[in-house]
Amino acid sequence: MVSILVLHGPNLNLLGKREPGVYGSVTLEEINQSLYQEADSLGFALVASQSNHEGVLVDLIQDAMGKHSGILINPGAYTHTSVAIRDAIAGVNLPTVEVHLSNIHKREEFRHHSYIAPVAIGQICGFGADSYRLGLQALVHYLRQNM
Ligand code: CA2
Repeated sequence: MVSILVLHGPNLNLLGKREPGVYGSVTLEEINQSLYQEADSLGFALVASQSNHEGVLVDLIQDAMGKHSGILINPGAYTHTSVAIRDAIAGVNLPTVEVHLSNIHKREEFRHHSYIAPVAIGQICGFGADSYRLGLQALVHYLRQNM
């Protein structure tokens, strides 16, 4: 079965547990559950991981080669800082969709720039937990047309 890797970056393990005003009350476990269900109904396998560490995320992206056909990633704050994660995505050459819970473009200036966007097939942001589901659907649609 075709498999998709879902990666959550730093602090997203706190979702639903801290600052519900900014990022909502849904937990990361609940987001993953709904992604597993959605992937299953679309006929795709899915593996989800979260890390607070840039190098671990780089390792997970490199390890995706030969195991997964696409990546759905919320790089968290590394979106705005990480050339290493961008280079890893470019290096593995797997179709990648960038997602964010919040609309990063209407927040602080420093969140407007993404190092990841130029190496992603697209970006979905601003729809809360739904950004992930929409991102997964977009990635599946892309894979069906391009595999
Ligand atoms: O909107 C998003 O999904 C972000 O990737 C979230 C990141 C932020 O740095 C990006 O600019 C946009 C932050 C995730 C922090 O998540 C927390 C959740 C609960 C409590 C504290 C942080």
